[in-house]
Amino acid sequence: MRRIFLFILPILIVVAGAFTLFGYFQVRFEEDKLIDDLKRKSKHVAEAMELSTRGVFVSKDMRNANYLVEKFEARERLQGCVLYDKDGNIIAITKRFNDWKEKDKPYLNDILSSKNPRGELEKFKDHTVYSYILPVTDDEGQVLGLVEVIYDTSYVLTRLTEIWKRISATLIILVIIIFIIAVFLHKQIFALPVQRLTEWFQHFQKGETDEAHPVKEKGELGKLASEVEQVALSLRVKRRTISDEAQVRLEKEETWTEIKLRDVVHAKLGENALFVVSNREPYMHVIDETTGAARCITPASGVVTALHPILCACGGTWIAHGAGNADRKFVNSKDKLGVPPEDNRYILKRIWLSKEEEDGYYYGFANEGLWPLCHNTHTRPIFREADWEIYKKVNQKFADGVLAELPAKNPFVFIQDYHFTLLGRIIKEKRPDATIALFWHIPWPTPESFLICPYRKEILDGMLGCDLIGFHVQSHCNNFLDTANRLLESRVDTEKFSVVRLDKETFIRAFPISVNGYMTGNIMEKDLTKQIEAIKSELDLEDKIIGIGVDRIDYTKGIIERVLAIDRFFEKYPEYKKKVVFMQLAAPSRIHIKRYHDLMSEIDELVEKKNWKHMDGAWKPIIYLKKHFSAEEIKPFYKMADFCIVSSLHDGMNLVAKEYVASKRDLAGALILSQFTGAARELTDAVQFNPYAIEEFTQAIKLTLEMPIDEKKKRMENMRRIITENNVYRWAGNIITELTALKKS
Ligand code: ADQ
Repeated sequence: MRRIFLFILPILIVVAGAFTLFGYFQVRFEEDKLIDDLKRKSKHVAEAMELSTRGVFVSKDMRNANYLVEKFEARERLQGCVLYDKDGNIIAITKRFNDWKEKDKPYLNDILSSKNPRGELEKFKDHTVYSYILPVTDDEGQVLGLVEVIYDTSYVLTRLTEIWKRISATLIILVIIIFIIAVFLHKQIFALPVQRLTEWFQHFQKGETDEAHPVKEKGELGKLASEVEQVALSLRVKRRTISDEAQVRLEKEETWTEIKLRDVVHAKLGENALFVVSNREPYMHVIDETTGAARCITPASGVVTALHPILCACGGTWIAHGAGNADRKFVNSKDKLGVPPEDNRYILKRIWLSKEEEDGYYYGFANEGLWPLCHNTHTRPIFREADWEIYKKVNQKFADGVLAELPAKNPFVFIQDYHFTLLGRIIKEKRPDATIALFWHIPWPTPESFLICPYRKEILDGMLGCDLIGFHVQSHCNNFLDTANRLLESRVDTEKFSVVRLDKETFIRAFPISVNGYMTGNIMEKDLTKQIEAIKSELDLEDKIIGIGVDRIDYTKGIIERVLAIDRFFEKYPEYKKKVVFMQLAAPSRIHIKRYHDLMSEIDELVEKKNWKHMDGAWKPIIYLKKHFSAEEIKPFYKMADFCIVSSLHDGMNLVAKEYVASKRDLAGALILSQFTGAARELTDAVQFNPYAIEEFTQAIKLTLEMPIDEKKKRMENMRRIITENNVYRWAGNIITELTALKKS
C-alpha cells in the first residue's frame, strides 16, 4: 500500500495544484464580472435620477426629494439612495438606510469641487457595499447637489464561495477516482501476477503442480518469472535427489551420525518440513551490561543442547519464545532469523510474550506448578487459576505461530516439554494431516502424584492430541500409561503401548536423549590445552585433583547435598585437604521465582561457610563459579576434571553426565552419578549413589578417588561406547522412524 501511495502522491499533488490555480482565476474573473455589473447598474440608476433631482435641488422640494429616494429603493439589490445639497449635507435618505448618515465621508468635498462622479466599494458596519455618487449640475455647470446610490455586495461573496465549494467537491471526487484507478491498476498489473507467481513457486518446488508458471507477459516481470522458474525447478530436483540418495545411504550406514540423521529425515519425511517448538530458544540476543552492546548467547538448557545439533543436521524451523532483551532487533518482518549466526543452518522463529504472559505461563504454571509436580523432590507445586488461564492463552499463541508456518501437506511438528501440554490438541484440530510428537524432557510422576493437579484432565487430553509422546525412560512411560488409565476416559493398549481416546491413538515410547557423541566443536585440541593451563594457573590448580559440577541452579540438581557431601568428605578424610578441589559451575536460572532466589542465597552461604571451615592457606575445597558459560567455555573444565559429580535428586536424563563422558577422549576421568537420574539407567559404569544419603555420597567420592586407574579407564570406555552409539542423532532418528512406522501401521 505504501508503494501505491508513493506512486499516486505526485499525480495527486499536480492535479490538486492545477485545480487550485484554475479555481483562483475563475473566482477572480467572476468577482470582476459581478463588480462591473454593479458599477454599471449604479451608474444607470444615478443617471436616471439626475433629471428628477435637478428640479428637487432647484425648488428645494423636500417632499419630492423623499418620494424620489423611496421610489428607487424597490430596485433589485439596491439598498438605498441619498441626496446631498451642494454643501454635502444630506437632504433625503432611504429610511431603512438611515445609519448611513453616521458614516464619515471625506470624499464628498472632492466630488463637489471636481464635479466628477465616484464609484467605490465601501465598508459599512460589518459588510461591504458599493456606492456611486453623481454630481447634479445646472445649465451653467454649477453643482446643485449630489445623488448617491448604494448597492448590496454580499451576494458577490456568496457567489464566490459557491464557486469555491463546487471546485473543491470536483477535486475530491477526482482524487478518489484517481486513487481507485491506481489501486486497481497496481493490483492488476503488478500485485496479482506476483502473488500468482509466488503461489505457483511454492507448489512447484514441492512437486505439488506441474503447470507452467502463470506470468504470460514478456517484459521485466516475464524475465523475473523465468528466473523464478529455474530456481523452482532446481529446488524440486534437489529435494528429490537428496531424498533418494538418503534412502540409499541409510541402507548402508550403521552408526548414527549427523549425516545419517539428515538422511533419515529426508528419506522418511521427504518433502515434509520439520518444525520444532520449545519454550527456550537456541540463540538469545542480550544486551551486555558492561559494554551496552548486544551479544548472542546459547542458554543453559538440556533441551537446547539436545535439539540444536538435530536442527543443524536437518534444517527446518524452530519456534520458541524470544526471551532476550535484544531479540527484537535481530529478526526480519516475520520475526525470523537464520541460525547459527555465523553459519545459518535452520530458521528460528521468535514468539513474543508480554511480561504478564511470561510470568503466568513460564514462571507460574510451568515452573511453580508442573516442574515440582513431576520431580519427586518434595517441593510443593503451586497451581493458581490465573496462571492456568495464561498458560492456555500462551499455548494458543504458540499454536497460532506454528499454524502460520505449516506447509500445505503433511507437516511434522515436534513439540518439547511440559510448557506445551495443550499444543498438540490445538494444532491437530486445525491440521489433522500434521504428524505431531511431544517429547517430555522431565520425569512423569505416578498417578497418585499427578492427581493433585487441578487441571489434570485438560492436560492429559491436550497431550493425547499428539501422535507420539516420548519419555527418557520406560518407567516414565509406564507412569504415563497408568495416569491416563486412571484419570481419563481412555483405553490403554498395553501391547501396543498406546492410549486411545475419542478414536485417536497416541503411542507412548521411551527415547533416552543424549549428546552428539564426541562433543565436536570448533576448539582445536591445542587451544583446549592452552585454556586448561590458563585456568589452572589462575585458580592455583596445577597439582590438584579436580572435581567438577556443571548445573543450572535448580533444587532438583542436588547442589546443596553436593556441598554437604564435600564438607563431610573433608571432615572424614582430612588427608585429601590441599590435594582435591571441587569446582562448581552454576548458571542462575528462573531467578524470578522465590524458591530459586532463596536457593541461590542458600548455596552462596553454604559454600562460603564450608570453605571457611576447611580453608588452609590459599587452598579452599570449593571454587564456586556462578555464571552462564558458553558450551565452548565449559569444554576445558570438563576436560581437566578428574571426576564429575551429578547429584540430582530427580532428573529426566541429565545431559551434564553425558557431556562429561563424551569429552573424555583420553579416558582420564570418573563419573559420580545420582541413581535418580535417567542417565543412571544407561551409565551403569558410573559410581552411583543416593544423594539424600550424605554418608553414601561421601563414600562414592572416596571410592572414585581411590579407584585404580585401569578400572577408571575401563568404566569410562564402556560409558563412552554407550554414548557414542546412543547419541542424540539416534534419539531423533528413532523418534522419526517410529513415528513414520506408526503412521503407516
Ligand atoms: P536441564 O534441567 O536443563 O534439562 P541437563 O540435562 O543437565 O538439565 O542440561 C543442562 C545443560 O545446560 C547442559 O547442556 C549443560 O552443559 C548446560 N549448563 C549447565 N550449567 C551451565 C552453566 N553454568 N553455563 C552454561 N551452560 C550450563 C532438561 C531435563 C533433563 C534432561 C534435559 C534434556 O531436566 O533431565 O536431560 O532436559 O532432555
